[in-house]
Amino acid sequence: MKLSIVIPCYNEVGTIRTLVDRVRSAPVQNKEIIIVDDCSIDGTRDILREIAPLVDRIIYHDANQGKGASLRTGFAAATGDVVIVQDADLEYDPAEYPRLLAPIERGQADVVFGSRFSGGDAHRVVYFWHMLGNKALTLLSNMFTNLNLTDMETCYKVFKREVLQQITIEEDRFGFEPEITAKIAKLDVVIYEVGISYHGRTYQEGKKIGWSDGLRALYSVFKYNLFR
Ligand SMILES: Nc1nc2c(ncn2[C@@H]2O[C@H](COP(=O)(O)OP(=O)(O)O)[C@@H](O)[C@H]2O)c(=O)[nH]1
Ligand SMILES: [Mg+2]
Repeated sequence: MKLSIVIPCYNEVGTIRTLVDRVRSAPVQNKEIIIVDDCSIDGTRDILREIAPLVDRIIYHDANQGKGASLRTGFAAATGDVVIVQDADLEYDPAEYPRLLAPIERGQADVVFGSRFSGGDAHRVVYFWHMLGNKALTLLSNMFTNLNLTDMETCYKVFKREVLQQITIEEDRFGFEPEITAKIAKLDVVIYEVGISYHGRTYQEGKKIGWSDGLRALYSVFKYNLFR
């Protein structure tokens, strides 16, 4: 089974090199690493040119478009049997790929979400209001989809590629997470959730997501569950 790792990357000069090292040493035999640079302007592109030989593909956006748009580009380039989303910061740990892949390898699941809110792994203590926002968005999404997810906004989403091929991503930015969750829920697929660790970063450390992204996600929950 070949795993495609799709890394959306925007202004991650401080983390992209270490992240790529960690992804490369993730204990998965057959893997393909695809980075989509979303028009970074902080020096990330210089590092990407240096580390290009260490990955399979780097795709450069000519203009900043957002995480959803970056994933649209990356998914289209993926050739693996299974595709995982990997943020370019260090909040999520590639050492946990085997655990995320296990339900698919066992033939049980078509889609796996990594949850920061279930399981006993280490979680850095960071923002209460973010956690509450994430839980509220997950709750609302679940009410529409009738899925019992605990972490809809998680970065770690794993898909059989044949499942992704049935979905068109419309959201360019952080509305992506509710959109794909709503669209997955409408397919005839089996979804599993696996507890993961979480090393949240602070705004001083480069976290970028803000209130407007939360509002867009809220809008997205309604849009893709009610009007599609
Ligand atoms: N904020 C932001 N992130 C982007 C964009 N395009 C791609 N990304 C990547 O999407 C991922 C998630 O963004 P991030 O800022 O880490 O979100 P946060 O950790 O939840 O604040 C990271 O790997 C970013 O580099 C963009 O336009 N804005
Ligand atoms: Mg992040």
